[in-house]
Amino acid sequence: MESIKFVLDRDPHEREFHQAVSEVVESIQPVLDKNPQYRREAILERIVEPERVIVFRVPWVDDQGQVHVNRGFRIQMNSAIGPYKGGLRFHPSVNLSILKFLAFEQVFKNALTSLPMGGGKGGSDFDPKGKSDNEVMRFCQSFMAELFRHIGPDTDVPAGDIGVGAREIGYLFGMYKKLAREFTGVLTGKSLNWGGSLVRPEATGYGCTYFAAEMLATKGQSLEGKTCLVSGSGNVAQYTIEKLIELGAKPVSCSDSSGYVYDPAGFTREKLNFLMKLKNAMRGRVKLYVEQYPEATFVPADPALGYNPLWNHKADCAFPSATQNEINERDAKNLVGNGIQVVSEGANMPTTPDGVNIFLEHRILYGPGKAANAGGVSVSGLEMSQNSMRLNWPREEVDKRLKTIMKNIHKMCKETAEQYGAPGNYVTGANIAGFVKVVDSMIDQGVV
Ligand code: NDP
Ligand code: 2IT
Repeated sequence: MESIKFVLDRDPHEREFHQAVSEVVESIQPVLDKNPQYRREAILERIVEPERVIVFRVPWVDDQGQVHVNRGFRIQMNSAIGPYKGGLRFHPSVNLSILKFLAFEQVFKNALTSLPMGGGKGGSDFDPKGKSDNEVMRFCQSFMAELFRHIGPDTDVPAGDIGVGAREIGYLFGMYKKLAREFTGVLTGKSLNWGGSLVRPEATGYGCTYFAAEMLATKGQSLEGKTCLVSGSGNVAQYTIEKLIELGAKPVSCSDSSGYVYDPAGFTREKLNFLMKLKNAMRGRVKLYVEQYPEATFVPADPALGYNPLWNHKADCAFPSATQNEINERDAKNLVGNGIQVVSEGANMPTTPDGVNIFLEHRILYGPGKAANAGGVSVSGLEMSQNSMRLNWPREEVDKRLKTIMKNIHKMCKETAEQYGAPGNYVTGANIAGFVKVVDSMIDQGVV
């Protein structure tokens, strides 16, 4: 196999970045062997090196007058097929390795969407939890005071990710507009009144559910009646649960970093409304769900266990929608042991490499994040189109386009996997299809 030693040597501490790179490099061996030009062009060496990394100080003042300093980042990874595009993550765990892995994944994901978007990612180690709206506003303003000079509607278009939702996008946009003296589509995930797209909030969760439905359809099955495990309780998890209910499936769990809720009767529309209010308006913890619905149980998170009991319930489908590496080898074995048929990844890289191998060995329908969760950035791309045209498409139009995009991504991954002798392996399919499109575009544009 192609060595990634040069990546390890150059940035020895970037564990998550190495993980993401290794997976792609493993998949694309047959492509490199077939195309000697790629090695001559040092395509691998070029694609793992971000075009630009911006790191900056973000000072802000809390409600008591105390000054704090966070670190801000933007990784402009690859612009071969369009302006850099990808979310911003605000979470205390954020560091260069995590953002480089996310930016790297984003490059291939965006290529799969068929829309003209390059890849980027950014964020900060700022923790929005427990902060007042005013503190979050001051932080966002300070963050944008530096970021604004590096982005633009044809340069780099950030959006949300963990810890960045409609509130943060609003504050960031306000500051960008003030500094740039321009009202443009420089961010996606905007509110509807000022340039947002219908279905953008729902897009990642809906898209991930559509992708699962496409995978099941290859076996003549549907989501109807399927018991589904969902992790997370943020944007992606909420709209995954919503679409699952709509399609007649039975979502039975959700989680946050404090633990998980298991509701064997399944979430209903009413229960989901409560969860949305709890997480979005009250910014509370999932634990409170069981006070409202005592038939459900709450299991506190216990990292010392070495596995997550959420993944040890009997279910047909799993939708990991919280964060990276939330399913390890043992969790994957538990899922398989309990008869899982489908894993559709709402989160980015939620399964460790050993976990992925378990899914592939058991030939379950496994949709990797860069394919399954591409619905979010796809509707971001549609938001950019609508902004450029200065008009808004109706809900049905956007949802129809999202469905078509997810269907096409599924088809492309499936056919590419077959073409390279790995039928049913969506990891191979997604990595190769995304890679070829990006590197051929890079070669067309010369050594830059
Ligand atoms: P949100 O901030 O809305 O929700 C994140 C959820 O995941 C929360 O329930 C949070 O719990 C939980 N979580 C976050 N970090 C951890 C952690 N270290 N351990 C345990 N739980 C954690 O984010 P999103 O729903 O937008 O994002 C979820 C995942 O989906 C991420 O991997 C993101 O990269 C991916 N994604 C998001 C897209 C989007 O459009 N938003 C598009 C494609 C992928 P808590 O509140 O306790 O932190
Ligand atoms: O990981 C992702 O694809 C996102 N967080 C969404 C990115 C975007 O630009 O909408």
